[in-house]
Amino acid sequence: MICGKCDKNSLLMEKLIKSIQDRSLRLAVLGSGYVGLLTAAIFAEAGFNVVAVDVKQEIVDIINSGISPVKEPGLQELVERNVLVGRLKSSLSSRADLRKADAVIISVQTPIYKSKRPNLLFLKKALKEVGRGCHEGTLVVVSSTIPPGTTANLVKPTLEALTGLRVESDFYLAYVPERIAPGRALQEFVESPRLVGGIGPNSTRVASELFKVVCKNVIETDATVAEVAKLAENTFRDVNIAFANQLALLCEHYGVDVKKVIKLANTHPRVAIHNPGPGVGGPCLPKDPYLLISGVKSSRRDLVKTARRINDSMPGHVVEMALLALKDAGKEVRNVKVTVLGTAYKADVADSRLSPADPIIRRLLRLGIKVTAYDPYCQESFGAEMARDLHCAVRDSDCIIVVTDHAEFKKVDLKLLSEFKEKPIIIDARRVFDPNIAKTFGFKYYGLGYGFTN
Ligand code: SAJ
Repeated sequence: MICGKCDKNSLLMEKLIKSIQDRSLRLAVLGSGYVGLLTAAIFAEAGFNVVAVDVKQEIVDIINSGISPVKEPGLQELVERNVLVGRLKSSLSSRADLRKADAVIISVQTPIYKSKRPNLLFLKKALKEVGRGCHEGTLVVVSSTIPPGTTANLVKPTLEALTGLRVESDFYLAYVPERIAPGRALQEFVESPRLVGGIGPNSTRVASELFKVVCKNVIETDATVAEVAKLAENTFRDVNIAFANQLALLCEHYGVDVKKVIKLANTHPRVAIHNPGPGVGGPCLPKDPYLLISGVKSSRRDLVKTARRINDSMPGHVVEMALLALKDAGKEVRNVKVTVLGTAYKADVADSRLSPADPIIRRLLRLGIKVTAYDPYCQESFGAEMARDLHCAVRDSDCIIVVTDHAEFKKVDLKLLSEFKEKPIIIDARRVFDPNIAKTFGFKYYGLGYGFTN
């Protein structure tokens, strides 16, 4: 016999699923940052009415005028089109908007404190808002990157206490991490397999129905597995890069080229070593490993912490390379001009969050060195003087440090640079130049992992 309550619960679920299928579901996305706005715009494009909620009035105003405050290829067009037809609007965190929503996606920042412990204050604030608007049949999805167990042990009890409702029977709760990389985010949002981890089977089912509308491949799991998997992905990448960086230092010692070594090692079908570099930046990799280890005792976190330490030490190593090279050339640091090519955290993006250029430039400035920076995408200078083009940046420079592997830098014609009265030293921390060509044109070339003895 089916009880009245079960009957009511399955009706609630069917109603929600039907509203997803016929696009009548009203969606609120909390947090209109990089991931939140992209999520809101993509769901609006799929035919849903979406409200992108943010606490900053200026962000709300700019979105409502059809402009994307976030720079990402293709996003401006999506925002403009959907605001124009009225499917996308932005609003200051307001209870009314959340009460009207049938589904809420939480996409607020989850930074770490200086102590490297997770800072969940933004998430907690968002939960208070959602808890006040949440009603029977609402689907709540957390998409922010969070420490393992947060959906089950923080989000669920908080929402249940605020609403007096029960997850799985009265409303639904799932963790659905994002997997997009700046620069190709729209494509990756749709094409990367999407993990959907519900608190229970009902939550997984409805969240899965919703994300199937915009993602080609949805993989169902539970909330905590999805949380750990998300953190494992970025931690794996961080550890792999740390290995590549360690290898680069070893190669410098042995006088062999790390690029050749990695290329050869990666011909083994089960080896895929990443690229060494001047450090690991961006909003995710420097932080997510700390979220992964935040709940465990020290003996279980050694590898992750060591990898972080290695990657954090790379900007210092690059500065040391430059100082040694300048000394070898008989230059006095107080009289030199150093040019930093690239302030973005990675190639071909306009994003400088936690870029290795920051510690490199600041350390050079502290040493009393005149620093000029140039980046074709990014205006951030980290205290250096910003040059308007590559030519101005490099003119009269004693030393160039390549910090970001932008396509523009890979195309630099070293022959043209060699025509300057005095050729600058090249510190190639991204290995964008061919060392042999650089030497042919008479440059003193020092590559990361290339070795001073080469
Ligand atoms: N880096 C290296 N060597 C490499 C690769 C990267 O030094 O071989 C550096 C980059 O220059 C950059 C940093 O690492 O400074 C991070 O770059 P990234 O390419 O790993 O990309 P993110 O932080 O933009 O995006 C990552 C991605 N995660 C994975 O590839 C596992 C993305 O898919 C996630 O969605 C994103 O984190 C996130 O939001 O979590």
